[in-house]
Amino acid sequence: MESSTSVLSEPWRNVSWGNKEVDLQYVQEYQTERDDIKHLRILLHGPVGAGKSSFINSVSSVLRGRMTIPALASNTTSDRSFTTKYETHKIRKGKGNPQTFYPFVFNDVMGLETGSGSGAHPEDIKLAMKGHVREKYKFSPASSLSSDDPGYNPEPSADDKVHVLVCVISANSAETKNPVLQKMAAIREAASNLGIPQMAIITNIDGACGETEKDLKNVYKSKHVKKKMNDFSAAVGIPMNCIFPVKNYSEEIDINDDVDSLILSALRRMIDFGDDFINKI
Ligand SMILES: Nc1nc2c(ncn2[C@@H]2O[C@H](COP(=O)(O)OP(=O)(O)OP(=O)(O)O)[C@@H](O)[C@H]2O)c(=O)[nH]1
Ligand SMILES: [Mg+2]
Repeated sequence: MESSTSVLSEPWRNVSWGNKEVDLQYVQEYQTERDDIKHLRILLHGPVGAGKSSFINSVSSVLRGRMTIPALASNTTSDRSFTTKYETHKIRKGKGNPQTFYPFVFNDVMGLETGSGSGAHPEDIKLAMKGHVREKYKFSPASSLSSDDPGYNPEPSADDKVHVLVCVISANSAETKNPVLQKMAAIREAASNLGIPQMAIITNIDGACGETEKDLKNVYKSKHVKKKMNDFSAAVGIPMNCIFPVKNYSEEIDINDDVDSLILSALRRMIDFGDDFINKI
């Protein structure tokens, strides 16, 4: 018998809690097999304040086993995007000199907003997917990158192109507004046309409902989280099995195994998708 209406009696997806070493090792040992592609490029996009930069920070913290802050995240959730430049975030591997990095990198872009003259331009995100946006290009909500701009890279290498597109939305915000969902759907569609694999992460599950707040391990028992995922899947067109709920590191000072397990299961899937893609192109 179901004792509460907000939880399922059995989780609908299995997570091997307390067994993060397997995923960690998988990620640590991953290497690309192509000589012309040194790293998989994972592009994160989504509404302002959804936790894109925090996810990159969280991956870095999980892999380094301590808190790190490579991609600055904002300390408040405002309606203006904190990230404005196109930047590649690498994660250091080990402590040696010369420095070595993991064979996957992250780019996050300015958040999507409702108005047409604010937030990231969907056109810029499409250009980024094709590798045309140069490092440190400053996004302008007013206009998209044109081919005569110094920020435009006319001849992107296989490395500059995006290999996995990840939508990021928050489980605890009010409904994501329709215009933003439409932008996300259009971006996903463009990725499909380029053959780029897509997935999504749902952040902030710690604050999404009482059950996940109490214990992250309830994530796949929470009806609320499942509904968020279903609704998002329907609105943007990403299948449920490509959507991963996570909690980003935000206020804590120590790493936590349950947080790590969810981050690693999402990361592992990003690597698999990206790897499949680069072996096809
Ligand atoms: N509790 C909790 N807080 C989070 C989580 N993810 C992000 N936050 C917080 O939400 C705020 C916004 O996160 P950011 O990572 O800056 O969001 P963003 O998507 O990069 O935002 P823009 O660059 O402004 O578009 C920060 O204060 C984070 O600490 C999460 O999973 N749980
Ligand atoms: Mg950001």
